[in-house]
Amino acid sequence: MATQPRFELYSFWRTSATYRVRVALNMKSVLAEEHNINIDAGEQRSEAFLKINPMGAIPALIDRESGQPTTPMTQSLAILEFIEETYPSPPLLPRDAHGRARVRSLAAMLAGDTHPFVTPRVKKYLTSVGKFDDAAWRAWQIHWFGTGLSALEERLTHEAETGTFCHGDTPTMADICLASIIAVMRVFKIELANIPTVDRIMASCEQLDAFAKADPTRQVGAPKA
Ligand SMILES: N[C@@H](CCC(=O)N[C@@H](CS)C(=O)NCC(=O)O)C(=O)O
Repeated sequence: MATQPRFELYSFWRTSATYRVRVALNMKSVLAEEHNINIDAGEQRSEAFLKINPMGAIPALIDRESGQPTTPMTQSLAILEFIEETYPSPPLLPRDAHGRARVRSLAAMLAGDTHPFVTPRVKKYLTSVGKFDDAAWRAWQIHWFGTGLSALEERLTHEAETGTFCHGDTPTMADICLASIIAVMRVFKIELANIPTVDRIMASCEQLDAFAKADPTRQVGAPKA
Protein backbone atom coordinates (compact mmCIF):
# COMPACT_ATOMS: atom_id res chain seq x y z
CA MET A 1 0.00 0.00 0.00
CA ALA A 2 1.45 3.39 -0.99
CA THR A 3 2.09 5.63 1.99
CA GLN A 4 1.14 9.25 1.66
CA PRO A 5 3.82 11.77 2.68
CA ARG A 6 3.13 13.14 6.16
CA PHE A 7 3.73 16.75 5.13
CA GLU A 8 2.62 19.21 2.49
CA LEU A 9 5.23 21.84 1.65
CA TYR A 10 4.30 25.09 -0.10
CA SER A 11 7.38 25.89 -2.09
CA PHE A 12 9.00 27.38 -5.18
CA TRP A 13 12.08 26.03 -6.96
CA ARG A 14 14.55 28.79 -6.23
CA THR A 15 13.66 30.05 -2.77
CA SER A 16 16.21 30.13 -0.04
CA ALA A 17 13.80 29.60 2.86
CA THR A 18 12.20 26.55 1.23
CA TYR A 19 15.64 25.12 0.45
CA ARG A 20 16.34 25.03 4.20
CA VAL A 21 13.24 22.95 4.85
CA ARG A 22 13.99 20.64 1.92
CA VAL A 23 17.51 19.92 3.21
CA ALA A 24 16.26 19.22 6.75
CA LEU A 25 13.56 16.86 5.47
CA ASN A 26 16.10 15.14 3.23
CA MET A 27 18.54 14.74 6.11
CA LYS A 28 15.87 13.03 8.19
CA SER A 29 14.57 11.02 5.20
CA VAL A 30 11.10 12.51 5.59
CA LEU A 31 8.86 12.98 2.55
CA ALA A 32 6.72 16.00 1.77
CA GLU A 33 4.33 16.60 -1.08
CA GLU A 34 5.23 19.96 -2.60
CA HIS A 35 2.72 22.55 -3.82
CA ASN A 36 4.21 25.10 -6.16
CA ILE A 37 3.61 28.76 -5.33
CA ASN A 38 4.89 30.72 -8.30
CA ILE A 39 6.57 33.72 -6.78
CA ASP A 40 7.36 35.23 -10.17
CA ALA A 41 3.61 35.28 -10.84
CA GLY A 42 2.84 36.75 -7.41
CA GLU A 43 0.94 33.67 -6.20
CA GLN A 44 2.26 34.22 -2.66
CA ARG A 45 -0.06 37.21 -2.46
CA SER A 46 -3.15 35.37 -3.72
CA GLU A 47 -6.19 35.32 -1.44
CA ALA A 48 -5.90 31.53 -1.14
CA PHE A 49 -2.25 31.55 -0.10
CA LEU A 50 -2.61 34.50 2.30
CA LYS A 51 -5.04 32.29 4.26
CA ILE A 52 -2.14 29.85 4.70
CA ASN A 53 0.47 32.51 5.48
CA PRO A 54 -0.76 36.09 5.89
CA MET A 55 2.88 37.19 5.47
CA GLY A 56 2.68 36.12 1.82
CA ALA A 57 5.88 34.09 1.99
CA ILE A 58 6.96 30.50 1.63
CA PRO A 59 7.69 27.96 2.97
CA ALA A 60 4.56 26.76 4.73
CA LEU A 61 4.39 23.22 6.04
CA ILE A 62 1.21 21.33 6.79
CA ASP A 63 1.25 18.28 9.02
CA ARG A 64 -1.35 15.74 7.90
CA GLU A 65 -0.65 13.29 10.67
CA SER A 66 -2.28 15.02 13.60
CA GLY A 67 -5.71 13.82 12.41
CA GLN A 68 -7.27 17.26 12.77
CA PRO A 69 -6.71 20.53 10.93
CA THR A 70 -3.61 22.24 12.29
CA THR A 71 -2.31 25.73 11.73
CA PRO A 72 0.20 25.71 8.86
CA MET A 73 3.76 26.03 10.07
CA THR A 74 5.64 29.00 8.67
CA GLN A 75 9.10 30.58 9.15
CA SER A 76 11.87 28.27 8.03
CA LEU A 77 13.80 28.40 11.31
CA ALA A 78 10.71 27.46 13.32
CA ILE A 79 10.05 24.65 10.84
CA LEU A 80 13.64 23.40 11.18
CA GLU A 81 13.21 23.30 14.97
CA PHE A 82 9.95 21.38 14.56
CA ILE A 83 11.59 18.87 12.22
CA GLU A 84 14.50 18.48 14.64
CA GLU A 85 12.19 17.85 17.61
CA THR A 86 9.99 15.46 15.67
CA TYR A 87 12.81 13.53 13.98
CA PRO A 88 15.88 13.85 16.24
CA SER A 89 18.18 11.69 14.13
CA PRO A 90 20.55 12.69 12.65
CA PRO A 91 20.75 15.78 14.87
CA LEU A 92 20.88 19.25 13.34
CA LEU A 93 21.84 20.87 16.64
CA PRO A 94 24.78 20.12 18.95
CA ARG A 95 24.22 18.35 22.27
CA ASP A 96 25.50 21.18 24.46
CA ALA A 97 23.65 24.41 25.18
CA HIS A 98 26.59 26.65 24.20
CA GLY A 99 26.88 24.80 20.91
CA ARG A 100 23.16 25.11 20.24
CA ALA A 101 23.30 28.84 20.95
CA ARG A 102 26.21 29.23 18.53
CA VAL A 103 24.51 27.26 15.75
CA ARG A 104 21.25 29.17 16.17
CA SER A 105 23.18 32.43 16.16
CA LEU A 106 25.01 31.58 12.90
CA ALA A 107 21.72 30.45 11.36
CA ALA A 108 20.00 33.69 12.40
CA MET A 109 22.77 35.81 10.83
CA LEU A 110 21.76 34.30 7.50
CA ALA A 111 18.05 33.58 7.73
CA GLY A 112 17.27 36.58 9.95
CA ASP A 113 19.84 39.28 9.13
CA THR A 114 20.75 38.60 5.49
CA HIS A 115 17.95 36.89 3.58
CA PRO A 116 15.12 39.37 4.35
CA PHE A 117 16.87 42.18 2.45
CA VAL A 118 16.86 40.24 -0.82
CA THR A 119 13.32 38.87 -0.90
CA PRO A 120 10.94 39.50 -3.81
CA ARG A 121 8.74 41.80 -1.67
CA VAL A 122 11.74 44.04 -0.93
CA LYS A 123 12.66 44.03 -4.62
CA LYS A 124 9.07 44.93 -5.51
CA TYR A 125 9.11 47.91 -3.16
CA LEU A 126 12.54 49.17 -4.18
CA THR A 127 11.89 48.87 -7.90
CA SER A 128 8.47 50.55 -7.69
CA VAL A 129 8.49 53.09 -4.84
CA GLY A 130 12.30 53.38 -4.69
CA LYS A 131 12.68 53.51 -8.51
CA PHE A 132 15.61 51.05 -8.44
CA ASP A 133 16.69 49.87 -11.89
CA ASP A 134 18.26 46.43 -12.48
CA ALA A 135 21.79 47.69 -11.70
CA ALA A 136 20.73 49.30 -8.42
CA TRP A 137 18.89 46.15 -7.36
CA ARG A 138 21.93 44.01 -8.18
CA ALA A 139 24.21 46.34 -6.20
CA TRP A 140 21.74 46.08 -3.29
CA GLN A 141 21.78 42.27 -3.45
CA ILE A 142 25.59 42.15 -3.57
CA HIS A 143 25.80 44.58 -0.64
CA TRP A 144 23.51 42.58 1.67
CA PHE A 145 24.75 39.12 0.69
CA GLY A 146 28.28 40.48 1.19
CA THR A 147 27.49 42.04 4.57
CA GLY A 148 26.06 38.80 5.93
CA LEU A 149 28.62 36.44 4.47
CA SER A 150 31.66 38.59 5.41
CA ALA A 151 30.49 38.67 9.02
CA LEU A 152 29.91 34.92 8.89
CA GLU A 153 33.37 34.38 7.39
CA GLU A 154 34.93 36.38 10.21
CA ARG A 155 33.22 34.22 12.81
CA LEU A 156 33.88 30.91 11.09
CA THR A 157 37.55 31.75 10.65
CA HIS A 158 38.16 32.81 14.23
CA GLU A 159 35.87 30.67 16.36
CA ALA A 160 37.36 27.41 17.56
CA GLU A 161 34.16 25.38 17.11
CA THR A 162 34.32 25.63 13.29
CA GLY A 163 35.22 22.32 11.69
CA THR A 164 34.48 20.62 8.40
CA PHE A 165 31.12 22.31 8.80
CA CYS A 166 30.08 25.53 10.59
CA HIS A 167 30.05 23.76 13.95
CA GLY A 168 32.24 20.70 14.19
CA ASP A 169 32.34 17.95 11.63
CA THR A 170 28.68 17.22 11.07
CA PRO A 171 26.13 19.48 9.37
CA THR A 172 23.79 21.59 11.48
CA MET A 173 21.10 24.21 10.94
CA ALA A 174 23.89 26.74 10.45
CA ASP A 175 25.15 24.86 7.38
CA ILE A 176 21.63 24.57 6.04
CA CYS A 177 21.24 28.35 6.30
CA LEU A 178 24.68 29.02 4.82
CA ALA A 179 23.99 26.76 1.85
CA SER A 180 20.52 28.30 1.40
CA ILE A 181 22.11 31.70 0.84
CA ILE A 182 24.86 30.49 -1.49
CA ALA A 183 22.38 28.40 -3.51
CA VAL A 184 20.20 31.41 -4.18
CA MET A 185 23.21 33.65 -4.92
CA ARG A 186 24.14 31.16 -7.62
CA VAL A 187 20.67 31.42 -9.11
CA PHE A 188 21.26 35.18 -9.37
CA LYS A 189 24.84 34.60 -10.63
CA ILE A 190 26.37 36.48 -7.70
CA GLU A 191 29.83 35.42 -6.55
CA LEU A 192 31.66 36.94 -3.62
CA ALA A 193 35.43 37.01 -3.18
CA ASN A 194 37.35 36.58 0.08
CA ILE A 195 35.08 34.13 1.86
CA PRO A 196 37.31 31.02 1.74
CA THR A 197 35.92 29.38 4.86
CA VAL A 198 32.35 29.83 3.68
CA ASP A 199 33.35 28.40 0.29
CA ARG A 200 35.10 25.42 1.91
CA ILE A 201 32.07 24.63 4.07
CA MET A 202 29.70 25.01 1.12
CA ALA A 203 31.83 22.47 -0.77
CA SER A 204 31.47 20.06 2.18
CA CYS A 205 27.70 20.54 2.19
CA GLU A 206 27.48 19.85 -1.53
CA GLN A 207 29.09 16.45 -1.01
CA LEU A 208 25.98 15.40 0.90
CA ASP A 209 22.94 14.04 -0.92
CA ALA A 210 20.52 15.92 1.32
CA PHE A 211 21.95 19.24 0.12
CA ALA A 212 22.53 18.19 -3.48
CA LYS A 213 18.93 17.00 -3.87
CA ALA A 214 17.62 20.32 -2.54
CA ASP A 215 19.56 22.39 -5.07
CA PRO A 216 17.26 24.89 -6.82
CA THR A 217 18.28 23.62 -10.27
CA ARG A 218 16.92 20.16 -9.38
CA GLN A 219 13.44 21.29 -8.36
CA VAL A 220 10.21 21.12 -10.33
CA GLY A 221 9.78 24.39 -12.21
CA ALA A 222 13.50 25.22 -12.46
CA PRO A 223 14.50 26.50 -15.89
CA LYS A 224 16.25 23.91 -18.05
CA ALA A 225 20.03 24.47 -18.08
N1 LIG B 1 11.68 34.52 7.42
C1 LIG B 1 10.96 33.72 6.47
C2 LIG B 1 11.20 34.29 5.10
C3 LIG B 1 10.27 33.70 4.08
C4 LIG B 1 10.44 34.38 2.74
O1 LIG B 1 10.67 35.59 2.64
N2 LIG B 1 10.32 33.58 1.70
C5 LIG B 1 10.46 34.11 0.38
C6 LIG B 1 11.04 33.09 -0.54
S1 LIG B 1 12.68 32.68 -0.09
C7 LIG B 1 9.11 34.52 -0.15
O2 LIG B 1 8.19 33.72 -0.17
N3 LIG B 1 9.00 35.75 -0.58
C8 LIG B 1 7.82 36.27 -1.16
C9 LIG B 1 7.92 37.74 -1.33
O3 LIG B 1 8.90 38.32 -0.87
O4 LIG B 1 7.01 38.31 -1.93
C10 LIG B 1 11.42 32.26 6.55
O5 LIG B 1 12.57 32.02 6.93
O6 LIG B 1 10.61 31.37 6.27
